[in-house]
Amino acid sequence: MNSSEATAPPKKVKVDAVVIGAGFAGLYAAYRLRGMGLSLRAFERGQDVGGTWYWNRYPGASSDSESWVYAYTFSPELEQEWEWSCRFPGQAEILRYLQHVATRFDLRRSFDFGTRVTRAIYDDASQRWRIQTDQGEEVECRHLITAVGCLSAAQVPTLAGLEDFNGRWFHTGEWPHEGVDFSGMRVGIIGTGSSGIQSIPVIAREAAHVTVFQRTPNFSVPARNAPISAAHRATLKKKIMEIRETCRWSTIGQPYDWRDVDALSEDPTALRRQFEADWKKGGFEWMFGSYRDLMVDPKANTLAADFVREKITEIVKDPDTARKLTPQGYPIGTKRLPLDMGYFETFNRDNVTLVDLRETPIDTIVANGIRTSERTYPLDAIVFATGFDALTGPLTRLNIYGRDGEPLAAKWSTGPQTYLGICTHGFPNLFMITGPGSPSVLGNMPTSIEQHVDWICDLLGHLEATGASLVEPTPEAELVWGAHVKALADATLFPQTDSWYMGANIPGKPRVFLPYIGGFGAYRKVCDDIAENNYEGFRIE
Ligand code: N01
Repeated sequence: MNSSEATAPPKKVKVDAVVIGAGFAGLYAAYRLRGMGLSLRAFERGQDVGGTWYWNRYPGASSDSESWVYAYTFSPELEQEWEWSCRFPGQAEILRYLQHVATRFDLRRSFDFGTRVTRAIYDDASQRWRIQTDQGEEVECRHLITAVGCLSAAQVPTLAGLEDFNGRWFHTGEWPHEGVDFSGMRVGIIGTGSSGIQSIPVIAREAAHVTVFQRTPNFSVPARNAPISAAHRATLKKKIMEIRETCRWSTIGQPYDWRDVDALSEDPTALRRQFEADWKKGGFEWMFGSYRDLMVDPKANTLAADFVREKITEIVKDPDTARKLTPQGYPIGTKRLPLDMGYFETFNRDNVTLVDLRETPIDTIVANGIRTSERTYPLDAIVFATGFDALTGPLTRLNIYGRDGEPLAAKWSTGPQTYLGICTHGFPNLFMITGPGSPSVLGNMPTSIEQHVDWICDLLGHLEATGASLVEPTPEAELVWGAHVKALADATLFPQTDSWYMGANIPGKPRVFLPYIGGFGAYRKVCDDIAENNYEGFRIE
């Protein structure tokens, strides 16, 4: 706290709604809430719009959903006028898109940028939220809408000696805006999730030497990015409504779905042909537009995993490096499957070394590099591609206090409890866009976000129309939802693996499968039915 914050009394403002975050979710929430005629204040810790795409500026950062679905659908004009350059656009292009949306719909005027919400306290007597910011302001509102993203709380592991390192270090999710020039440098990269797998090939092309510190080998499938041809663009523009409608009802919010056939009942030659064809096509479809038993039957999953293992052996020339890179012991897809642009090929370069931390763990960071149990690797820079405190982290770090001063972090100490992943009992009129217990990260994020914002706005419209002021899930509805989310996950292979979906990447985090895995379309139907059934499971008064 600086001295002016300590002395000046907070400015007090009253509005209908407060939105936190100016990424895909916050921008659309602001657009819709303003459209409903509600007064609004919105806060964003970054200096401009963009959210994920504002912070994740690491080399190679790009979307893993096809550009034509990784976009808003609320404005047909916007859809027709915006032109994506390629299949999987990079961070800079997506950020430009969000900046364009903010300008086109004049959304920036609702936001205070460079402003962090430090606390949100519910006052039962007035039925209002009091929001405090690091700029010394206090805002009272009826509705608090969090649009803080699922993967925005960066996680740097606690490693002895980091403070003694003489070089520079970075986390992929908090990348310097001016960029980093790695030319001539010896760079160590810790982590081989999506961020590592996207950045390693790009940094390897620039740096003098890259040492990859891998704890768990990861599966990855090729993205096969390419420019969008004029003919393809014309088809997309014509068919965009159809494509979007398929996304809205599909399992992962994409314009494809599981095939109506099991891998285990497929003829082996046909299966191989199909895997090869999808591998050539690239993208998530390889897994999530494939055989419907892949994520529920271990034997079926092994067929897919073995196919990728073979590819790694084919691509990586040095047999020992290939062995180290080959994932074993967990089902493919149960850690979020990365898409890559030449990841495995990168290990054929002379300037790339792989260190298997299972064989030689990190001992300490030293002034000139990283020391493992075997030797010291001299480094000029370290990149932490070590992930995030996913889904719950961005919310519990907000310091939200519900009825009777209960901290959200305390309520969720054994795992998140929500109804639909949108609301939580004891925190009236708090709405979480893509919160835990909703499909969120298991779907195409813009599709998930638009569904949540639209559903929440419909609920707020219902409150206005009926003269109600308070909405809160019942404890019973929340319990039933939590059990449903767990039962769905338990019927899959996901809980078997240590992943951020399970909270396993954060020391001490409860082991709970965080998103809803029943499918995006099915989830949408549940939400619609609940709304139609007079918001069943909610107390509204
Ligand atoms: O993070 P991760 P991410 N010592 O948690 C390792 C989304 N995303 O930033 O597997 C050594 O997946 C850890 O090892 P292990 C996407 O949803 C999207 O890469 O825990 N290593 C793992 O290898 C993604 O899934 C896009 O054993 C340590 C890595 O760090 C999610 O964000 C692009 C360690 C972390 O992988 C997160 O991806 C990028 C330690 N102490 C990200 N701690 C697009 O859509 C962790 N690791 C394009």
